[in-house]
Amino acid sequence: MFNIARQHNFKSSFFPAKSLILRLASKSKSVEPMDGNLAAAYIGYALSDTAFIYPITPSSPMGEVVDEWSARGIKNVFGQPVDVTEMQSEGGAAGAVHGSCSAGSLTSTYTASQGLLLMLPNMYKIAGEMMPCVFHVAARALAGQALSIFGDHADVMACRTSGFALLSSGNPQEAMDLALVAHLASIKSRLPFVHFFEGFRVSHEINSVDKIPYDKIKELIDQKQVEKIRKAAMNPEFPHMRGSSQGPDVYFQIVEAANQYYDVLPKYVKESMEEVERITGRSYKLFDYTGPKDAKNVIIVLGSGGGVCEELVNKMGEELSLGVIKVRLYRPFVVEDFVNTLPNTVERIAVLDRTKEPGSVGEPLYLDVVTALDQVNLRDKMTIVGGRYGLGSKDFTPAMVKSVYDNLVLHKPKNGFTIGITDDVTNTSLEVGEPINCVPEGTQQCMFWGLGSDGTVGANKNAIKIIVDNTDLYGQGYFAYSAHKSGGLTMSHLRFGPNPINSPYLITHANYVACHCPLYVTKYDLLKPAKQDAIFVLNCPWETVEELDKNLPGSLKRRIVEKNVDFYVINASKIAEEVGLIGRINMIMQSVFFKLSKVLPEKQAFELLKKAIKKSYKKFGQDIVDKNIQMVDMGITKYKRISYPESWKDAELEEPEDLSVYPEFVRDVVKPMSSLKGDDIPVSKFPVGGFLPLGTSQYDKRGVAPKVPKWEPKNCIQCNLCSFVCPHGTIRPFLYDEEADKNSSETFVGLDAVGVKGRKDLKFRMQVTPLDCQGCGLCANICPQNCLEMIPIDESKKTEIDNWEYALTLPSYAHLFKRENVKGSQFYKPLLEFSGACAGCGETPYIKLITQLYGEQMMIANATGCSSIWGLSYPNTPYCKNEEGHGPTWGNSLFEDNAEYGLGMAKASKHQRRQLRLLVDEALECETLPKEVRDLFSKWEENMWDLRESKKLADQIKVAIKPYKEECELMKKIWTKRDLFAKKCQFIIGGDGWAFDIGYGGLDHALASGEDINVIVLDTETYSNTGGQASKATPRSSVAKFTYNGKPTKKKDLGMMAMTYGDVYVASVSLSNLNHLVKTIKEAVEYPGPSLIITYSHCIAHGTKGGLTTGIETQNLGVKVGYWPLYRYNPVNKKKGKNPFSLDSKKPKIEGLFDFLDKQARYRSLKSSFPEQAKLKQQQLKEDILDRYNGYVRLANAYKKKK
Ligand SMILES: Cc1ncc(C[n+]2csc(CCOP(=O)(O)OP(=O)(O)O)c2C)c(N)n1
Ligand code: SF4
Ligand code: SF4
Ligand code: SF4
Repeated sequence: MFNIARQHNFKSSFFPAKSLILRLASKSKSVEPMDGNLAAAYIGYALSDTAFIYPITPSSPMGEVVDEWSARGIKNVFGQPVDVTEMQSEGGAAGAVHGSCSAGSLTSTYTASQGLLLMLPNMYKIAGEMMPCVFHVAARALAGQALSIFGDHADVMACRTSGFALLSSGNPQEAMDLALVAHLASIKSRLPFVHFFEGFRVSHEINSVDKIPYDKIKELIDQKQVEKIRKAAMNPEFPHMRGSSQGPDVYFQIVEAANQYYDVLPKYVKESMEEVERITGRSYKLFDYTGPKDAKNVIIVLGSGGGVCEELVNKMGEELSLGVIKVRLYRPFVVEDFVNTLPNTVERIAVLDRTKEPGSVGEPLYLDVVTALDQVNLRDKMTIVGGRYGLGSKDFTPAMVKSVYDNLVLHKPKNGFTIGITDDVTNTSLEVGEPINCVPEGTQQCMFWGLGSDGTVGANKNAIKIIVDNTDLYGQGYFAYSAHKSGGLTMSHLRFGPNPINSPYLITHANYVACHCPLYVTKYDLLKPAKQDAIFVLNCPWETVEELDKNLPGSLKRRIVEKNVDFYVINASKIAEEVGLIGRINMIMQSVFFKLSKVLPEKQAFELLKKAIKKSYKKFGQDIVDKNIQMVDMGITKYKRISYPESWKDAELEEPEDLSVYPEFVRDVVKPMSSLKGDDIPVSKFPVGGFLPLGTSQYDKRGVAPKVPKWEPKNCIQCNLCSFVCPHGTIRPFLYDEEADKNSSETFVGLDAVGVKGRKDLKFRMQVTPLDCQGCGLCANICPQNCLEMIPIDESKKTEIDNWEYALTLPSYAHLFKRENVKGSQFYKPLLEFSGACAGCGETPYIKLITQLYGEQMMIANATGCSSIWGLSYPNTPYCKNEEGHGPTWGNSLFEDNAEYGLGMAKASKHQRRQLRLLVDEALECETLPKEVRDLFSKWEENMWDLRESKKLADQIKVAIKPYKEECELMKKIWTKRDLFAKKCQFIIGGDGWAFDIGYGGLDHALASGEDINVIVLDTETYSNTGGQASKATPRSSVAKFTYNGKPTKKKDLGMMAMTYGDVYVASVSLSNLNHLVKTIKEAVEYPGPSLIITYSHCIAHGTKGGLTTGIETQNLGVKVGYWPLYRYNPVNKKKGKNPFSLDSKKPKIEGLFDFLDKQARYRSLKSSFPEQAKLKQQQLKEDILDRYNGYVRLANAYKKKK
């Protein structure tokens, strides 16, 4: 049997003999396409009794599959399903792991990054008490100047002192094999292991993995040892005590007593590696060397970077006298094995770290290597340098490895270097040369440019499965996404070939490039990664050379000729529309891919594709299956080969955009990033600390909505509901006078404005911005007069881009309206516009409204979650400023600590304003200050805690004191603090995962603080940002990730819990009653203590029929059937002797509940997967709803009775 393993057998000597690999390359039957997460979870499941999980990108899929397998009753190697529990945080998960280990169970968990950090305290306990368990970690950057969900080793390095053994994998196959080594060695050594592999690069890379059967794994288990572990557990039948507190006399000795166990641990790891080799044929060592036996230069590296170095070494190792050592067991670091792995001939060493330790002498692996060589007196015999690479998943390529080598052989090589960036500030970076193609010969490399949610990624995953499952070929798939929640760029990198593929980096020499979105032709350099003679397929409406000539930019035409591209076009969007599946172009593009790439024989490819369609779409009905098959057939016949003219090689280049018109940050950072040139931006262009200005998303004109609303004024009643519910701030009412009317274009028409205080001459126009609109249709759906028709964007663009620009120049008449009502609020510019949230998102309308009411005075502490991602994904933020230059100031600390973060802000701002008051007190004593100023100061002192009044006075005071600002020291001080006159309105925003689970302790504390804070919980009833895992806000019977068989327990009543404090303003609101919503926000903000508003936020995770377009209807129905109650608890009323609680929604029409549930996949799907459970749990959900309602009724009545 050949498997990828064979490669490893040859690793200890340089092995260029490709022919031998080819001979051996007949794939084992058990090879399956899977990613690193699945590979590790498969082993974790096999060897655990219990698992405690919590979602975090990129490790969540491991928790999700073990939960699913457990729900399905799949057995581990001990013959039982694993007992899987989702905890409220990683801190909780680690505590539970500790408890489970203490009680003698083999336990595992899955995490990354911040999650691992929350586990740290317990990791010290678990290791200190010497308990076996395995943490599988999809290693990821830690949040510092920014959150990064991408891979590096910062998290793992942060726990290298915990006492856990650290074992590293560099690709999905290794993730399976070394996961097994970790579990086996943990059992043998009775010590805990972190088994880690880079997030995304390994965790999400799909590759051909040779699956180790459970029966083979079973053979390796030392049952006696497992029994010993169980017997060492806490048990009242043979009790013992643990977890003491110790004094200076004994603590030290007992710490050192563990040494002997760590001394023998490597022996167990080696034994386990040998056992794994025995059953798989794949060999691993503590340190694996590849390269010439007599290499003079060696690179030392952990994780997937090892694969990249290995590729270059395989290609040029002899020539460069270069080898690479891949470190497998990082803790304990075994000096002897390390030194024995190094060729005797080595003269120079470069150590590469995928982490940064600011201020240190060097990064961790570098320090270990230097110390190790020092300990064996080799340090002075060679040159050793260290450098950083690949932080936050920065691509690491063979060309970079070559640069590391080039530096190493210099007379004075750079130490502490960086690679992959241009550091023009501290000059650490090495220059990188042209890309080097190192992939195994015969490998086809294919790149797809897709549009988020267009099905391209899914189709490509399918393609890998079809190819790997049905041929002798190996496959690899890696997917990169933009930060937009939908409608952003997706890039799929697929490789197929007769030999195992490692190549853990993006494609630079593609044989096949497909662009699924015509908008990209002007936006990205689509053919940069294409090889000479590559195939290029473009989905576009242009089918003739003339049309293409007119629409393709000159730079693309030149690339086509320069690279002698075999160019094809297909109007896939039109075909999809004809077939009746608008926008679903993936099958068409996939059939063209199979036809042209010839990865598989044509007949076989289409048979398999159709088989896959039948399997995937059966559940949607025969009609959908037939339509997809029809699209495949049309795909293969409707594409056109383009014989482009040679003259394209001199095509006129488009005028480069005049960037000088933009603010500096937009010019230097936003614009290059939006055209995928972020990697080229040098260090000096970035503001430090990850800070950035507001309003950057306005420059990200995406134009991705297929249809946008067109306003028909005739019947419009100027209610502004459309604008109110728009999640993206892309439809807004404008008022203008006669003069402006005259100056406008013919198409800029309006109505006589109604209800404007004191002005009868104004006109009203509802204006859309087509390039920012997401096409969700919420506006059209809510319009009571059917004034909004969704029309193709191209039609709208002709006039509305200019009309929007014109509308933005109009003066604001917002002050003529009451701000805190539904209609009036909409004349205020939303200080949250053009977010990257999903089209139709149910979270953004609430925050957008709040910015319209209070934006210029808002301070926001935002928990990690969707609201932090659509709130600020570098460099795009939808938060923006008003004409005065004021707007929400926004920060995200962490997921778990947001309430504390916001409380800290509130306290600090209060304290600083009190300092200002002391100065004002002093100034009031000063007789020389004009009376006018002193009067303003006195008024301010009376109203300083009133949001609106303090702002009004602040504006007046600033004008009044300006002439005296240099008058004396005191006035100078007051002038510098003038920004504090206006009260700041502290908001604390986050999702239900934050508020109900991980941040609940802090939230509870902040609510109990009595401080003037406003907490907004965007309740999507799942952890939306990480893909929809259950939280304690998930209602009973709802299917979510981590609760695959329907949530067994009731939704927590967070509002009721907060009400028990008595002095917290609490409310539950929805988009079904907008007057109630505005009134509630006003009350909460005016309430001088803590407030908590829980908002019904519809979300894609609910799988609602008709999509998010139906968001408002769904909310209406949810309130009607009692699923979502509306209420307010206002402590002010209590003080007035009134009932603080008012139940604002009507008696539930509970008979409609099941219909309501059936409209959402999260409830409906349980009926097909677990029908019995669905019946029982949905009935219980009904009772939960009635119980909750009756409780509220009692509360509403009890007060009356008491009185
Ligand atoms: C300590 C820690 N654990 C896990 C995560 C990963 N994480 C980020 S956002 C998120 C889910 C947020 O869910 P929720 O609070 O409901 O907000 P939503 O995304 O639904 O708006 C999770 C689990 C994290 N950032 N930090
Ligand atoms: S379609 Fe959606 S995004 Fe576009 S204007 Fe209407 S509500 Fe806003
Ligand atoms: S919802 Fe309809 S009626 Fe109301 S303002 Fe918008 S377009 Fe006019
Ligand atoms: S809350 Fe839901 S709908 Fe909104 S951005 Fe997040 S996943 Fe998308």
